[in-house]
Amino acid sequence: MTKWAARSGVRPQRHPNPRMLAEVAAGLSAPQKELPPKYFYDHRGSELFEEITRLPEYYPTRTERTLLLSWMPSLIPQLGTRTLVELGAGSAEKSRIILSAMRAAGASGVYVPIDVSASFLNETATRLRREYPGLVVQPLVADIADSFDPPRGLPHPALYAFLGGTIGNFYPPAAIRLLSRVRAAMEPSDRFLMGVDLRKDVRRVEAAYNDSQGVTAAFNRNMLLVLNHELGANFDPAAFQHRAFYEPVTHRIEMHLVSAADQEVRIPGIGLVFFAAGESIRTEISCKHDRASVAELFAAAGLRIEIWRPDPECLFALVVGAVI
Ligand code: AVJ
Repeated sequence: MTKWAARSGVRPQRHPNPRMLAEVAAGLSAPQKELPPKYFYDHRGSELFEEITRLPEYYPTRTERTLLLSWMPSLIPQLGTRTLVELGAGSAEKSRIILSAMRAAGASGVYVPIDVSASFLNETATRLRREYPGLVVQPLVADIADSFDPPRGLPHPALYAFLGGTIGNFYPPAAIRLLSRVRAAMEPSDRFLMGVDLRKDVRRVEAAYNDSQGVTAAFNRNMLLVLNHELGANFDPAAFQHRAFYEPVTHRIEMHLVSAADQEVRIPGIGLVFFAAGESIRTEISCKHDRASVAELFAAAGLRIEIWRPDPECLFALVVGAVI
């Protein structure tokens, strides 16, 4: 076994995903090294994220959940929603709040969960079919960051949902491209429901990404294990430190992995990548918004804000968008 395979404990993948290889090669050759946050979410990463959502410092998930619980029972009948199309469905925990409101409103609806992970998606679909007899579940495997074609002939009005504040992971041009694709799929009676994390006291935001139990640090480092496993790289996660800070000019949290020393990492198909001590890889941005910044993204995508609903503390907001 070669030195790097011995260190990572796994054999290199014979067939690394060419797209992943290209994205990693491009990201690690930029002056500010960068990796796409979607590579956090292997099985372990998804577990760590679930753990993050239960941390006392991490307010977004529970705040959004409270908003959904109090609002969906009235919003869904008001919109007359017959189809729920969910972008990045994940474990569909939040979707249940909307699906239950659809069921209570008497519509035998359609649910189209969209996610990159086929196995996760099919598991979720099977469970939901059992929990909601009469609901038609049509899962769609797609990376929402590049394209998605919702199935034709869905009953309208449809509600396109993009929850969790995940829009914050996209640089504004990419966010606008994503919203434009949603807009292109929408009919005039359809609506878009999005969760956004709001601008607030810097200490509060920074604490959410620097939890005292170190779960976010483990989540951040997990991306290196994903690269080891998927690409046969030989990252030593212990040689990188978690760093998360608020960037006030761009209104975003940035998460980085900071190299603790000069080091070289081998990635088959890419070669040796050098890290100077103190040099970092940016692994995620999480943009924070206010009503004006959301209105701006929406307008650029051909959408308008119809309803803006923050929680009483103004930590997080749900927004309903309609086509212009
Ligand atoms: C799932 C993208 C909304 O940006 O807050 C949590 C991911 N990163 N802690 C976020 C995350 C670090 C999360 N999103």
